Amino acid sequence: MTKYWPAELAVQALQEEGVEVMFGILGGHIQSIIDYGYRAGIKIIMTRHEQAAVHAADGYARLTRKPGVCFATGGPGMLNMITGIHMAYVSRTPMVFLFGGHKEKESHRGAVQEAYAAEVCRSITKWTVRVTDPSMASFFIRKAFKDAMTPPYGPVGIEFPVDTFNFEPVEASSQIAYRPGPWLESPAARPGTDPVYAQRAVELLKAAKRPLIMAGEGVHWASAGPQLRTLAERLQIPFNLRRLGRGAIPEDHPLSISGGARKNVVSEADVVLLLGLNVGYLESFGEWKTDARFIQLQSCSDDVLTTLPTALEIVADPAMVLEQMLALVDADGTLDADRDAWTARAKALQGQFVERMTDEALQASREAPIHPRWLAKVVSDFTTENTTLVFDSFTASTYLGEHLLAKRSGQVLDAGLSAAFGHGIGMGIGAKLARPDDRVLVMMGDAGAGLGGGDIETAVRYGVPVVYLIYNNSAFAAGLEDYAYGENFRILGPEAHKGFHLTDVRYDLMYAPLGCHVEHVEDPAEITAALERAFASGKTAVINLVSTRHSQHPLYESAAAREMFWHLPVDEVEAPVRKRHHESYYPKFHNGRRVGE
Ligand SMILES: Cc1ncc(C[n+]2csc(CCOP(=O)(O)OP(=O)(O)O)c2C)c(N)n1
Ligand SMILES: [Mg+2]
Repeated sequence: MTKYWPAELAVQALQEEGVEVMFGILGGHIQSIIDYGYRAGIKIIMTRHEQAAVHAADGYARLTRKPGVCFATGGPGMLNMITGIHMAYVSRTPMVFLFGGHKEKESHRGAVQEAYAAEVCRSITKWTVRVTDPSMASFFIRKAFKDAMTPPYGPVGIEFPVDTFNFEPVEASSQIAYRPGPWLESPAARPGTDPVYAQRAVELLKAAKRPLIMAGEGVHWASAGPQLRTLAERLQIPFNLRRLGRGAIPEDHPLSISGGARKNVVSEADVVLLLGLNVGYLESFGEWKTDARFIQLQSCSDDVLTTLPTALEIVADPAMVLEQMLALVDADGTLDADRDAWTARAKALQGQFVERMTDEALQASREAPIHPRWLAKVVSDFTTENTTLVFDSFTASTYLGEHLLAKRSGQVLDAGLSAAFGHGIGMGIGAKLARPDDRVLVMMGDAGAGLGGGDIETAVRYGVPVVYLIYNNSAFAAGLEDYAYGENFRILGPEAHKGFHLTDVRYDLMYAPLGCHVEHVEDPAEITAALERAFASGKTAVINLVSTRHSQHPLYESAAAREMFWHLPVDEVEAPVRKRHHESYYPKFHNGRRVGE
């Protein structure tokens, strides 16, 4: 009987699951899988930091709609992935992690790189297991791929201790609870709903006077944009798309509601179809000011909000139910309610929003250093259907997200509820590998360049022509001086500014020797030309865009920011900050005393 190294069998199992590319950094504990991966023709992308590997696989997964695969050596390799795994977990990205592990026989004896992935990853993966019996490897690999793609999608981890897993060659038949080759004869059935509920959903929407559809990532994962578009058009329902679902119907559609217009439209709606959206902090936990009743159509019961007045709950595949609903609409397409006034109203609110955004952008169009409002308009105008955007950077991406009218499903990749920065470098690489014909633009801050910038070399090494637009305000987050601390952060003491202000770096000069195409932009009129040249170069490109430190992130106006920044002794907080924040909004922070008292 032919014998194989366990890693060879593990790689065969990966190939059975359709793995074409894996991301990570080498290391003895996981080397066997990497080596057999190369030999099997799997594309291996070796990054400079394991975190970038995770972000790359995450971006790849979001756009291919298949699990992203990463590998890491034991201990530090696995631990370096944690921030990325967390982002995947909270973003519900299906991923499979292959970790090396210290020898089982050396546990608690001072083994090199000793750590326990299952314990470390408990709260950020669906499950992580240490495979202490090599005959179980193929079973766990298959299960990992299946579970990662079971709603709610998410990351799954497998740790392979180097001694128990890769100690001696074994027969293929030694893999227990595993059937080589495809175990499923045809694609799994998508879960639909009893037609009675689809019928009820249609009735509720048809009878509504002011309906709205609020849809998210579930539409992207289910490739349900076309069905959703038809339903919205047939029933004349305004729609708002979020996160990965943005652009599933092009947002310049006459029924589209985007950015700041949503709040007003929700407040006036009477029935809302909540579709494939994991509602949380980014949607104010669903605590919208509205009297609307909800139809919740979610791909898993985890996403159903018990805090919303709900006329109908359906847990099923969004595309499947939309198809059921469309069949019913086809059978009886007449609307019970007159929609013209409502669609006109929603369109007017959206029009006002777009006009305000455009006006504000134009007002900032000549400012140098460059203002994020203007940058947002320029990048939005530059964004064709074949552009994929990765949002990094605290400030610039928020302005862009607000301004943008997305044009295709999965056009925007962001950090979601992780709200980390520095992910864009890796995520851009994964996005470009998934969509080689797209222009992939990463909007990132200079802090992100510091955190993840080493992996621009990875993009260069593998010839991945991503354009990294570094919104360079030489700062960790714009506007904090004006918002809370006074010029040069003076109320925190003489040294504090070093903790907020970063060195004024010419990132173009820094990355040119790596072989990047580089641009340096100070003039707000030059941004588009620099973008065009960067993409035309066909190379990994870095644009150093000099931007203002004095813009205010929209988050600063939220209650969450007040809780985070308004704790300093009131007598020392200076006007106008004290007056604007402490006195106007939260007098409780200083016992009601006013400036000068
Ligand atoms: C991993 C991580 N560490 C810390 C933070 C807290 N934080 C929020 S924004 C920010 C600075 C981001 O700076 P940059 O990307 O340059 O954004 P900009 O200056 O354009 O606002 C930090 C440190 C975070 N969100 N994520
Ligand atoms: Mg910055």
